Amino acid sequence: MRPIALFQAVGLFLGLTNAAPSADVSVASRDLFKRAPTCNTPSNRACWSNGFDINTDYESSIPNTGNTRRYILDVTQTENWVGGDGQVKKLAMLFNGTFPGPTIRADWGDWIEVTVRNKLSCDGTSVHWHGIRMQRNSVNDGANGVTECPIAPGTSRTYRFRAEQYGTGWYHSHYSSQDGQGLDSSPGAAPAADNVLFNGTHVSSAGTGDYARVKLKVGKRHRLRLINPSVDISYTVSLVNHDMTVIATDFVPVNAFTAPSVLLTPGQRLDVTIDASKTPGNYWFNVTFSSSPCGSSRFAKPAAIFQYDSVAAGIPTIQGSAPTDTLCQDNNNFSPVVRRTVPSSAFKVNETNTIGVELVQKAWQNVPNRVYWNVHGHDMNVTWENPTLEYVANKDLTFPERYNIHTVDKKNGDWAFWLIENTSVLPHPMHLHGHDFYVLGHSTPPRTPSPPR
Ligand SMILES: [Cu+2]
Repeated sequence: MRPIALFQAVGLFLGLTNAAPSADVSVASRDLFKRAPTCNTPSNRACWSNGFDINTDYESSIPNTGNTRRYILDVTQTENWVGGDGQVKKLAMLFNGTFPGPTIRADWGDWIEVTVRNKLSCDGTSVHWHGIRMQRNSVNDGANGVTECPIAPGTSRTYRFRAEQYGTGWYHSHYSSQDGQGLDSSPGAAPAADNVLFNGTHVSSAGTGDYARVKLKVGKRHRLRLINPSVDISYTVSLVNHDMTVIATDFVPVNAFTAPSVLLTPGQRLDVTIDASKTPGNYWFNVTFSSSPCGSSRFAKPAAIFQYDSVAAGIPTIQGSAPTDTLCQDNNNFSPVVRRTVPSSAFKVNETNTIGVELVQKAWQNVPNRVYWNVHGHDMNVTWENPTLEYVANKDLTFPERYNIHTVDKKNGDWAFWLIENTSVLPHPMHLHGHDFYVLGHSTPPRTPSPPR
């Protein structure tokens, strides 16, 4: 575990750091990142700095570095942009003109200030810092229509938040989820992706583009920061002939366990290590899809190449076998290093604390069969110029129905409990802005889910 919090932009799927300081720094200058003194060494990744280590409860104790890391992100649009797989996209919206966008780095405990300048021609935008705890800071969460009005074209705003946890995060425009690409597809299957990019690149079925290539140092253990930034496909990743050791999920260090492959759902991050101790060569890093309808790609076998640094670049010869995952089911056995006691015996399931997630079809404007995700009985449709937080600031609790407000039951003190029930045919990963949550129990996905209503 390195004493670093790292956020990467939409589109970044895989980041790699060696045990030594990473050579791959995509910010403008290395000088931007003067690291705080640390006791973290190759032989002791649990140590952080004086008094802080992997067992520190980050909810009550955070290093006081006194540092603020400042970044500028320009949101721009380019027509007929050529992607990393050599394919032309009609319109690309990018951070600082790159895909994936620049990496934001900070030490645990630093403040981070990011100025977002909207240089789009006519769309509003906002940037969401996915996974960051926003205690007493929801105004910086970046969800337009909920915590802020969008940043208008030609204007900017500066977000300020603290790296209260460490690990791997990502940031993304919260505009994209409003025109979510899955909205006009037929229910029953997520639409197939054109391709899957690794660190922004891949080959295409038209023969353009290049495989992403990741160099491994012979004999070294490497940390991979895996991020699934896709709109609605889940997939499994595996490295042929190598196991992965999972060390953190989202921003939470977990008791390490080893697995031949890991599933990544949209928005999910997993930090894993791999040991470059096999026969030196070129190996496929494969993305595979479950047989249940949770994702597919028009490019049949997406993969990147991991190359030991003692051999020449080449195309791997061993295909590897696809991991079996018939239900597209996430690992449920993560156990956090910092344990907490959750007073769950007080929890009684009832109508108000059961949150149904379902797929529905209904007409909207001239489209007869729009597909909607209903959460707790409603889809969500907010008004940008009256974000939810503005109602709260004005102590006005008459939220329109389609703001889809869920009232948190304060009976259990600081804890709130929900039963989440997905009755659709598709998986629906859940993500809570600004908070951590604990999975207390789960059922196995049904083999034949009920059809969408
Ligand atoms: Cu989020």
